[in-house]
Amino acid sequence: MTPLEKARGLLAGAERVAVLTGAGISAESGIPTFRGPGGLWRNFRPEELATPEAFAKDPQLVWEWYMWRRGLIAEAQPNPGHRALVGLERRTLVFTLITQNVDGLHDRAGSKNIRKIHGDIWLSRCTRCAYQRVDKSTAVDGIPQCPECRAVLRPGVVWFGEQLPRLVWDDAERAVHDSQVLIVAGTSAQVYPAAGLISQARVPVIEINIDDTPFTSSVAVALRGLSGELLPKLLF
Ligand code: BJW
Ligand code: ZN
Repeated sequence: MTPLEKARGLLAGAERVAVLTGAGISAESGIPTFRGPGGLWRNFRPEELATPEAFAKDPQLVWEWYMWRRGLIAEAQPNPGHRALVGLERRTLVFTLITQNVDGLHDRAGSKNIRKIHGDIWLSRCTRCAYQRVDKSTAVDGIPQCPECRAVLRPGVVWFGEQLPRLVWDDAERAVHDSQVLIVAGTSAQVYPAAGLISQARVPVIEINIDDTPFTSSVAVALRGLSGELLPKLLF
């Protein structure tokens, strides 16, 4: 049996499926991943920009990075990997798509039951009060200000050292716990607590990645290749 056949067998008849995705699933749409080639912007590593400390020190610089990324995402289209997961959701009784991605490409592909555990790049929220808005701007025109309290607005994402949104995270854990199979696609599985969902799974895990991850040796099936090619092969 090939790994692909084994993975198909694990999914056959599964009524409750959870999926965890990372930046790799959007790579074929032209969105740079965080780690590895193409992750750099003006010589900064993402780890140097995606922190509350970086924002406190230079909010303009951090906003410029997010606006650059918004521009790339606005130009990008969902790829066959995103679309294959839409098909899986349609035929699965209980389906949860847990994504670390902030790009919104799963929504644009047509996925419905999405839990964005690292937030959403299209939200801007206040650093002081509860104000937030959908914000489609892709260029920095000074540091945006809260219309309610005049404090600085920030991107609606989760940075290193910050808590994940409580209810979204609880749902993600519950979905993994209640699933019969977990598919993990396009994540380096190095960032916690997201990667901890893989070790929490008491069910077979199907990993899809171009490279090995820290979990490769412990998953039920590891499929090596592009998620935009493997997910359609696995799911159609
Ligand atoms: C392809 C492909 C193709 C490419 N097809 N595959 C426990 C242990 C150790 C550390 C910690 C721990 N608990 C908490 C921490 C600290 C920290 C952490 O995890 N650090 C590690 C780096 C060591 N975690 C946190 O701070 C988290 N908060 C937290 O835990 O709060 C509680 C707490 C607070 C204070 C102290 C202690 C605890 C928050 C983490 C937030 C992460 N935020 C970011 C930025 C989001 C906003 C933005 O987008 O700007 O999230 S960082 C970045 O990494 C982003 C991603 O969602 C995340 C994961 O990256 P991902 O998606 O895996 O991408 P890559 O680039 O790493 O990998 C791409 C993969 O795709 C690769 O494997 C490729 O091979 C593959 N690939 N093309 C298939 N076509
Ligand atoms: Zn405010």
